[in-house]
Amino acid sequence: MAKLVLLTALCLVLVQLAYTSRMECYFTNWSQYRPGEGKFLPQNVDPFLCTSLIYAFSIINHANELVTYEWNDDVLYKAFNDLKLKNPHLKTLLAVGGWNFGSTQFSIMVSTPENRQKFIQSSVKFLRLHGFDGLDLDWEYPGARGSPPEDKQKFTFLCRELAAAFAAEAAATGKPRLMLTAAVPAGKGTIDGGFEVAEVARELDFINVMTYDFHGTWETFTGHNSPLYQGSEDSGDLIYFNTDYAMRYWKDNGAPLEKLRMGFAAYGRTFRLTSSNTSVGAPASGPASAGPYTREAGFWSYYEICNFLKDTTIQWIDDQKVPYATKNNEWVGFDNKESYRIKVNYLQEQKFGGAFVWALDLDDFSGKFCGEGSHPLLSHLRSLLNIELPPMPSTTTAKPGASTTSTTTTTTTTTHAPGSGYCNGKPDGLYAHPDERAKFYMCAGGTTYERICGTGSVFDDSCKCCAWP
Ligand SMILES: *[C@@H]1O[C@H](CO)[C@@H](O)[C@H](O)[C@H]1NC(C)=O
Ligand SMILES: CC(=O)N[C@H]1CO[C@H](CO)[C@@H](O)[C@@H]1O
Repeated sequence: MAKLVLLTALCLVLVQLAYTSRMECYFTNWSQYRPGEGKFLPQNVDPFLCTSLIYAFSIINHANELVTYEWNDDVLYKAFNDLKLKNPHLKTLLAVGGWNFGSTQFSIMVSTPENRQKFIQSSVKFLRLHGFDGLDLDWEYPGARGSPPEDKQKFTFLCRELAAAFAAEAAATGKPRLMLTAAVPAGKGTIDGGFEVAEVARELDFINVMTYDFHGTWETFTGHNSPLYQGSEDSGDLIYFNTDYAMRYWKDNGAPLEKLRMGFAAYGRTFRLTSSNTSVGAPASGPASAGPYTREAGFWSYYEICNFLKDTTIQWIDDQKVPYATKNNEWVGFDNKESYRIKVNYLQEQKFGGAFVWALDLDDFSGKFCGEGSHPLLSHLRSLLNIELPPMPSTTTAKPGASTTSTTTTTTTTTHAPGSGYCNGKPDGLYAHPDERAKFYMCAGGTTYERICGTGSVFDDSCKCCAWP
């Protein structure tokens, strides 16, 4: 009998491992400029929260080379990539482009084989110099209004040539191949205008579908930033503006399921109401007041939304499976733990390859705003995705660059402590053991897991990791 119980337990563990999926999180180069508690640096990143981190953004210069944007990016790159010394299983990618960077320099870069090669060779050098594991293309967007229509095909060329160059470099150096991914739009028109879906999907390791920004202050009616499903009132082109449609559209056009990652927003988009009607689709004009930390019209981080929610109630959009809230003519559509849960269910049912989050710095990373512990949304997402904690290194003193060569053997063990009850009512996350420094608790969905650090190391609450005392 005892044996049977043990066997069953083992099978459960194996089933869980089989479902393990990826969770990528974006870091933004401008969150360093937020005031006070909103300021976010690579040092604030929990190296055990996401399976990969993506640094946004680098840019392309007029010589078609991949280069830094911020004056201190190279310092931040180092701190960012040094997170891999704490968690050697962590992967890092560098994103190039972004909304502000626009499309023009991308168009110039892809326009000739020479320009593309210049970019590709500079990328390999640059990524290796700074210790990234890959490149994330964030061209918003090939075929954008006013740009050459052939950009659509040229983007395919770029992906093909980058993938070939990464493979060749790996073969020549014996290093693990650099990864190639892309953040792509969720709007049907933008996909049609800029992407040969099946062709680019063949070259990319992963495709991050930006299933958010479906509605925002640029419209004259309230609408949700990131609905899962079509709204019952949606008609015309609006029927395309939801996560479900976008994910299926990428799939139906030939992107393999396992390469498609669904976007999760840790922010909301706001509106200012112009009548007493506060529902979805109510008349609106312009944004709510800017958030005190993000200071951007029409956009609130999750931790700013927590403040807004303090004296109002959360409403639920039943057909779209996402929440909104309203107060004094201000309206915000956002995501919370409940909508994340339903979206992860959807993602797993549809067998998509994983999730990614925009962005680390928008969740209540410090836990000081929402009263739900640190990183309430992201740690919830992590546990919903059944991501196992990687074994912790027994040393954190490895030299820079040693992170990929896995010099660290691990003696970390996990024991499930059923009924110990430590995690009852606690937010998901890692907690110091009250009595033993070499142990810590992992709480996931209220279940308590006791873990032991590698020999000689002890749990450090400031990085939520095992480190030398
Ligand atoms: C509010 O606006 C929605 C969307 O246009 C509409 O369906 C609803 O009837 C309106 N409610 C009221 C009370 O006017
Ligand atoms: C603060 C700031 O402006 N950050 C920059 C980060 O990188 C992008 C490149 O896409 C710039 O456009 C941003 O302005």
